[in-house]
Amino acid sequence: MKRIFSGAQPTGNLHLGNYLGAIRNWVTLQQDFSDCVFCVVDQHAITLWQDPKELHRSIRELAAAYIAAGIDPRKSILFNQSAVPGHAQLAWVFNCVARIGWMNRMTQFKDKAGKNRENASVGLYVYPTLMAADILLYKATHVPVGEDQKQHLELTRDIAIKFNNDFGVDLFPVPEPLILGEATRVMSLRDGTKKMSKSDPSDYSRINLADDADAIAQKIRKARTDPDPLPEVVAGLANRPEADNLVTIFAALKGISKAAALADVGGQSFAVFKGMLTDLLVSELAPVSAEWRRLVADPAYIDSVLRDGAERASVLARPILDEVYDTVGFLRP
Ligand code: AQP
Repeated sequence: MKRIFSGAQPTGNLHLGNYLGAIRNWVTLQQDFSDCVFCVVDQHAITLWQDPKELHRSIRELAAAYIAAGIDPRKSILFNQSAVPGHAQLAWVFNCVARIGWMNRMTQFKDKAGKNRENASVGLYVYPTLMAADILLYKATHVPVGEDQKQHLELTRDIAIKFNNDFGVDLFPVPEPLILGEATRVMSLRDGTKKMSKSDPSDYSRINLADDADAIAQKIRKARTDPDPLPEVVAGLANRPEADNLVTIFAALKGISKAAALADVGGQSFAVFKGMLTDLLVSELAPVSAEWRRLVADPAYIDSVLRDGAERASVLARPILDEVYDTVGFLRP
């Protein structure tokens, strides 16, 4: 049986990278996989400080963004992580399966903890075991993510294999990453060597899903570029990270390869190309952001979706967690 699991953190500023690298792919996969579980990973969010009021709002806003982008909550399961206790319960078991050496290799911890590592939360350090629990609590077989999550997914696979070996069982599948499309790593509009990210202090570094047409046009106009026209072939993008990023976004929006995009726009100046890119972005994102605004104004509906999703997720999770507890030797009186 095939099952998809994926999630995003309700940490505000959902951006074009999250959309092209993850959520838009989920919507496509929803057509091919009958069994999809999409989660608002609020427990991951608090590995870094979150203002409680903002977190509360962001959980609903992210759920609304999933639906606005095309996730159908009647077909797929959509819920927030903290509403299903099995995530934290399985994560504890995995904390005892994963090795400290494995965690020490995680580059996201090093990036997010920065220089002041001693002061980072323990939660940030064990983030990958919670992510493994998110996926394996549902015995998910396929996990669509952006490039940045590849290492965490490899760790999930290691945990599944080690658990099965340690206990001599075949309980967990070894999940496959699905890193799809051209935009697996969308970069900052201000610096083509840095990932587009929610936490970048500059709002001009990213296109937010909530941006209107004027904001999109202004951000693309101000996006950093170089003085040369666009190359005719992909090799010409080498050492031109900003040009590469804008062509990648253009190709992803059109659903074509970078080579095909350059066959179309190669030789153009950035002034012309940026106009074409803005039009594409606005036509793709305007309906999503209009629907998102409508849904955000209806918190009762969002809460009903999340409640229903949490119930359906719990029905899937409970027997799997029981199986894990029995395998480990816990008494379930
Ligand atoms: N720049 C990106 N390009 C492509 N995919 C991306 N993803 C994130 N950034 C990019 C993918 O989006 C999904 C959800 O990500 P997340 O919410 O779990 O958090 P993140 O990866 O930590 O996102 P940010 O924006 O980078 O947040 P901060 O600034 O807090 O670190 C994942 O599938 C991810 O791969």
